[in-house]
Amino acid sequence: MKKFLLLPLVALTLGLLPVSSQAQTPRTAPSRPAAATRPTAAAPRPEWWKEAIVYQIYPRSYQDSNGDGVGDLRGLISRLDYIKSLGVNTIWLNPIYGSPNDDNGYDISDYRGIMKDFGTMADFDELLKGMHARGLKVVLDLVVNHSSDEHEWFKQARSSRTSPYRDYYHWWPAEKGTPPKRESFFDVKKDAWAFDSLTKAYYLHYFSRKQPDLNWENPKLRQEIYAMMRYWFDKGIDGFRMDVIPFISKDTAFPPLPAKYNGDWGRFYANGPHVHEYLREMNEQVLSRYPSMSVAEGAGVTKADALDYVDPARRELDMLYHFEGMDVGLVPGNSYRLRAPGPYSLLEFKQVYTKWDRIFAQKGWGTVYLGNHDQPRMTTRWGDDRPAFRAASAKLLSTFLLTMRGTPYTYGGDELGMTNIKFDKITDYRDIETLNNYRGLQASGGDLSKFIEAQKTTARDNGRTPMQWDATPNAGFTTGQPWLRINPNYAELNAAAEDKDPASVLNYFRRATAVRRQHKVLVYGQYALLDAANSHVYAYTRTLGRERALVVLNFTAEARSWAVPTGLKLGGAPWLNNYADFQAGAALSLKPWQALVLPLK
Ligand code: TEU
Repeated sequence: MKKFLLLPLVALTLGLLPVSSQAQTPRTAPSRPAAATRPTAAAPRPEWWKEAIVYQIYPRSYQDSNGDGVGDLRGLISRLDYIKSLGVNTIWLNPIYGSPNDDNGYDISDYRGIMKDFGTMADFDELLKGMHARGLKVVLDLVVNHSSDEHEWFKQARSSRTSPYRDYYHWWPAEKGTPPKRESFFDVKKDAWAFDSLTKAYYLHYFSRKQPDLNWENPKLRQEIYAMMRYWFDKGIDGFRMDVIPFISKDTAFPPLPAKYNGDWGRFYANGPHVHEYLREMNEQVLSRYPSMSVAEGAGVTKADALDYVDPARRELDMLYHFEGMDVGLVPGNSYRLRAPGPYSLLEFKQVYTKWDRIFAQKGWGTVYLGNHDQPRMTTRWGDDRPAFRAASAKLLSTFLLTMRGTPYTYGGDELGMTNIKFDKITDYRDIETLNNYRGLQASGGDLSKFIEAQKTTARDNGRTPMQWDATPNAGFTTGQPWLRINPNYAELNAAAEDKDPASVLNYFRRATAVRRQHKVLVYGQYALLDAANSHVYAYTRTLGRERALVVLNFTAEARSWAVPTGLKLGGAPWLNNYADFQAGAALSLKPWQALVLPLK
């Protein structure tokens, strides 16, 4: 049972109580932020995917059903009621298609088949039926910037220069000399051209050598992709998350990389000459013919070009997620994900999310996420995973995700407050990005211990450790040898324990999704940042017609006082509070990592 001190609230609302009625004296006299203004703007057009709460599942790490140590679709089926209990309504599944798993499924060898590790198409059909029966929409991952080198198309293409599939990929014949430099995210030498001796030509691969880039300039290839998309839509899926879709169009003359992109070649790869023509064609020929949603993984997309992808008038895609938030606190321009020393700047964090909200304030639609399969665990990266603060900070981060405008993307395991496993040895890693970066550094005599130290905070495998279901061996994830080590904190950090604890991160997450579903102001309401210069507290309002809410997030491990701006009148009990009580007076007394969502008069 929540308890909070109504008296000061009532008094405050009436403007009777000049100071906190609590014994607590604020640590630092709160600077009175400028009076809040009431933003006005028309509400965006309602759409199911704008009201979605997306829960991303990395199937490989979710639930194993046959003891081979790898998550699978039947395991997922056994967890449908748990997923439903979260109060989410849309599920994004990372790739489940045929793949040799060079990049854990992002190297597809069979776009219309199910990966053997994950089960069969009958399993998928049963999973889809089970999701829909529970009112859960299903979004698959569309990985069409590249295929696997084990896809039949590439096998044919590399067999002969005259193969009808040759132009499904990008080739540079050796007689033209060395191709112009292109960097690869995952190649040990960062070289995005691989020499194929049989036809004496190089092929392009922005990612690993086993992920040759598809040639979207070839209309036949595009029609193959659209047919494949229709195949999945006709099976009844509800949308696609589109992997590095901004990269699909290339200038096939392959001009030298302009110097301004050195170090930031991901931005050069995005927004190629025909990308919008192809996305309009995809929308016209496929997306617009189904009640679907589409979300671009906005690699390389900046605020300046985001609306080119999601302005509804352009009839391309519905929404986009950016990477600027993920780069806060990283050493710029490095692909080793090195963290700058010390804590990240909350001021920078607030600026990034405020600026991106403004991009979609009038048209288009954004997303908000703090973690996914390419990122470390949000509680470690953005919260505080020390035992004293882990739960409070995990709840605060979920509060941020579920009270910002834009579709929230929550990541499987973050509803528990799972944390980074922080491997000490390179032999514990499985991710091609980490392994090949390590190999590259080793070959060039780089600082491997500094690299391993950095990976403890930022490596992708931190977000891929198996789901922690209970305290039984292997966290209930598998009866076999898990494909990736499980975080040993599963003994106390697991879904079973949290399900029984009303104050757990899990049950807070459930309350937070319910609050978002209940209050459309948290979906469509105008966002207005308060107290922008405060480097400890992130506060903002949401306004939709007469309904207003105040969100106050103490992003620090210290108690803080925060003055409610003049003009804002608290209007009753908190909709959300990650502590048992709540103290208000002339200022709010915030506990470490306290999150409050308060209705306003
Ligand atoms: O990610 C593309 C991407 O931009 C990130 O991989 C990022 O560049 C990378 O983590 C380097 O920091 C998508 C998928 O989400 C990712 O899992 C795949 O590995 C990648 O594309 C290739 O398909």
